[in-house]
Order: sequence, then C-alpha cells, then structure tokens
Amino acid sequence: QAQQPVNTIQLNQVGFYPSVEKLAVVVGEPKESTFYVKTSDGKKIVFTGKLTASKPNEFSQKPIRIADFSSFKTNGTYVVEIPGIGTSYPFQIQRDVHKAAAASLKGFYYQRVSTDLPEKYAGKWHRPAGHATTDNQVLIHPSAASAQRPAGTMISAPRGWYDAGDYNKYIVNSGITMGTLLAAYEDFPEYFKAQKLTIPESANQVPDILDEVLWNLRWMLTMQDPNDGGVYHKLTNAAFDGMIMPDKAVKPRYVVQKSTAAALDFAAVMAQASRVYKNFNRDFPGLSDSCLNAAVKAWEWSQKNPNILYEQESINKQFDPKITTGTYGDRNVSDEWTWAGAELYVTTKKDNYYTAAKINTANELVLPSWAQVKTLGYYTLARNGKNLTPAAQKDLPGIKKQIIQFADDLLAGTAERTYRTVMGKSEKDYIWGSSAVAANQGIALIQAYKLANNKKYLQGALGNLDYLLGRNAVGYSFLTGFGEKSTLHPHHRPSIADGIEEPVPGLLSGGTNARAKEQDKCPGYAATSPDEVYLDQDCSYASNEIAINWNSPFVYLVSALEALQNQ
Ligand code: 9MR
Repeated sequence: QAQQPVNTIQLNQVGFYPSVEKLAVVVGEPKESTFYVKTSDGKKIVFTGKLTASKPNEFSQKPIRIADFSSFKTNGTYVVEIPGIGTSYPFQIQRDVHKAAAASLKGFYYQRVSTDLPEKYAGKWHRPAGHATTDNQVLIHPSAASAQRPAGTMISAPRGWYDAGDYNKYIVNSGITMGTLLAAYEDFPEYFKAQKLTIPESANQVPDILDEVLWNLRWMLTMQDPNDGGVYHKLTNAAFDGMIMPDKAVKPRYVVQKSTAAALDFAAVMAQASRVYKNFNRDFPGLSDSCLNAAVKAWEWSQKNPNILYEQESINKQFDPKITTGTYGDRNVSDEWTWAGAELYVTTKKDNYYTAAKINTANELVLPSWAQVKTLGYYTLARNGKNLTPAAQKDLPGIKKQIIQFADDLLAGTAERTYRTVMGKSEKDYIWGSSAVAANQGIALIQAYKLANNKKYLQGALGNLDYLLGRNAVGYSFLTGFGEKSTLHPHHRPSIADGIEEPVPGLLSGGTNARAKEQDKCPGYAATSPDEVYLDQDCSYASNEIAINWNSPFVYLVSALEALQNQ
C-alpha cells in the first residue's frame, strides 16, 4: 500500500518523456538520503537514488532536496517515495506524454461566445449559448460615439472568446492571445495538422487550431469601425456579472472608445492571419484579403491617431454608464507599433512598415505580455527570415542574436536555483498571471532552440512546463483537469455556476502572485513567500483566474515540446 500522497514532493504530475531530465523537489530534511521510484500501486521499486542536497529555497528559506531520476527511462506510471517524507502524486513516463495537455487548446472552445456547447463536444460541461442576443445588439457607448455611429445605436459583434473568468471581450488581450496561437501554427504546422480536438469543425480540412482561432478572428473583425478603420478597445458590460452562467448574463453590452493599442494589436493579428489563412483560401474564400484590408485600415487609423490611450477613469468622469470592467490600459504603445509594423511588413513585404516598426538590434528584448508585444515582432521577423527584403535582411543576424541572448539571460542561473526552473529567477516573475510568465519564457527558449539548435533551450522550456504542471513551491498543477492535485476552484464563472464538481478542463490558472492578497482581498492567504502566494479558491481572482492570454502561451509551449520531443 502506497503512503498517502503529500504535497511536499513537487513534480510534474502529468509526466516525462523517457530521455529527458526528471526531477522532483522535496521540501523538508529527510533523515535518510535514499529515494525510490515505485510503480504507482506502490508495490515495486523500479529505481533507487540519492537525494541531492540543495541550498534552501531562495524565497521561503525552506530546506530543499532534489530527487533526480533522469536516468530512469522505462515507460509506466510511477510515484516517488521518500522515507520519512511521503509519496508523490503519480506521473507517467512515455512518449507523447503531454499530448493530452496540448489538447488543452480546447479550453478556447469552452470560452466561445454566441454558440451552444453541445454535449457531443463539451461533454458534461455542455451549456447553452451565452450572449446570443446581447452581442448582436451591442450599444455604442458615448465614449465611442461618432457621426456615423452615435451613442446608443447598435452594432452586431457576436462570437469571440470570453476573456477569462469574466464574460467581456477585450481587443488588447485578444491581440497577444491570437498572435501566440497563430505563431504556434506557423512554427509547428505539421503538429497542428494532425491534432484533433473534437470541436464542431473537426471534420473539415482545416487544422482545428485555425478553426478555433477563426471563432475569435471573426469577432475581432466586427470591432473595427468601417467608417474610419479605428478599433473599439473592448466589448463589455458596464460592470462585472455575478457568478452566473453565460446564458443568464443578459445585461446590455457596449463597445467603448477606440484606442491606438487596440488598433495596432488588431492590425498585427489581421496581418498575421492574412498570411496564415492565405493557404486556406478554398475553405474560407476572401478571408485572407479581408484580414489584410482590415489590418491596413487599422494601421492608417493609428497613423492619424498615434497615441490614443484607453483611460477608463477619465472616460467615467465624462460619460454614463460608468464602465468598471477590466481596463487593459496600456500606457505605452511603442511596442505595439513594432509588432504591427513587423507583421504588416512580413505579410506585404513593403519596407515602409519595416521602417515604422523601428527594429533596434542593440536593445534587449522584453518578455511578452498583453501590455508588451515588441518581442512578438522580433520572433516574426526571425521566423520569416527567408522571406525578407534587403531592408530587414541586413538586421536579421542581429535579431537572431538578440533572441538567443534573451534566452541565454533567461537560462542563466537555472542550475543553481532550488526548483531548477527558469521560472522564479526573481520575485518579479510572481505577478498576476505568473503562469503566463513561465509559459512565455518557455516560448522564448523554443525560439532560441529553433535558431541555435542547442538542446539546453529545450531543457529549459521543459523545466518551465514541469513548473506549470507541479514542480513549483505550491505543488499544484495549474492546468485544470491535469494532474492529481490541480486547480479545482478557478475564478471562472461557468466553472463556479454550472453545478459540476470538476472545473472546465484545459484552462490555466494565473498562478502564484506575490501581491494577490492586497489585490483581491480573498480571505485565506496564509503564505507570504512570493513563490507561495496562491489560493485555489474562486474568490482569488488575482491568483486563480483563468485567461485566454495565459492559455495561449501554455498551448504554444506544450505543443512545441510535443512536436520537438524526439529532437
Ligand atoms: O491580466 C491582467 C493583469 O495583468 C492585470 O494586473 C489585472 C489587473 O488590471 O488584470 C488582468 O486582466 C484581467 C482583465 O482586466 C479582466 N478579465 C480578467 C483578466 C485576468 O485576471
């Protein structure tokens, strides 16, 4: 009989490819230094190893040991057992071990607006369509009024994905989300061509990822004002809904003021989508051209309106109703110019876009986030390095060098850190949505791997996947439905209101957030160490919400690692 699993042995609860580094982090000071890998029924010892002493956790100062069983490569389901400490949650060793987690791309299907999710596709989480009427009758908020579209008139803006645990739809956050998913497809088309998610479009000839992305793309297109090319910042209720199912959320919806960040993120996504869907012209006639037209119009609007920020407080001083939902209030749009310029340039090969992107190979790259998309432009240029005009070609070696340098900086010191992950280099990694920090670091490492072909980058990326699936200071797998101790109570309205015990699967919790307690005031936070502030409760929106911009880098990372597992 195996001992009861305890949470002091922290490892990737999904599992490991046979030939990779396999680590468990042990919190505590066991008297004996022997550890065992056993079959998951606890009956048979398959591997015996010695715990490695490690310096205490750099944030909490807790004593740490490492169980390294990398040399054990036999397929099966196992646990790690440490006498005097306990037994880990079970995990597998096998090829394709993260294939199911990669299918968490289906998490986006569960976020779809304007459509029923029938049992056939959604299983026990089936539900009626949300916002089926409201999003066909979206009001122009006074902040968005124009001569052609006065306040109170209506537009139709259905489809899209709910942003997160709330039911609103935000262009800025859709921007990086879509860019990341489209990049995943551009980097690993063969992998995604073979993937089936069991969504309504699975029977068509188009890869499921592109069918899913199209659901949100069609919504995004409706957010552009055809009269001037500007893009509304968001489509939203005046205030957040209660914890109700989407079909019960029927309050009026508004599009609010246009912003430069929204227009440029929109332009970037549309330019990229135009490139990607060009190969599917037969399936979606005219789509690629429409996307490019939309991108160019949004770009031209931005040139005339180069710095219009979305400032909700000042809007609320002037107009009613007051809007209190998420702001995604980016204060600096220079990075959006870079990303949109790079995407438009690669799609059109027109040098004026490249010039406007202001690529600077002397500056350091920055980890992508909804507010910081500069580096996405550099990835795009490197990815399309074979198809550049001389204007960009001259910078290509510098761009590649920057990406590799960025990855090297991320990797530096990983081996000395107690959790041996790139994630957690500094306290600053544990922000709102820290899971996406880990996933985006993983993407940066994959980009470097593609350029430099050095396996150290892959190993670093895999370490961050291990982090997300359990090798972290709270010992949780942050992906709903994956791992024996995974997030169960995300701040996600359908998961709260549907009466089903398990949360909607394939959604990534925002994860540990050093400042969560002051941000959401959910009672119950006990930990103070930055790497431990996490609460698996639905009131904890600052540490336990889900969001599309966190799911997308996770999908990129896990899919890339599946695609590259034999390298
Ligand atoms: O992801 C966003 C995070 O970076 C911000 O710190 C936080 C507070 O402004 O908002 C997060 O985004 C939320 C958005 O405003 C509304 N939908 C849910 C998002 C995830 O919590």
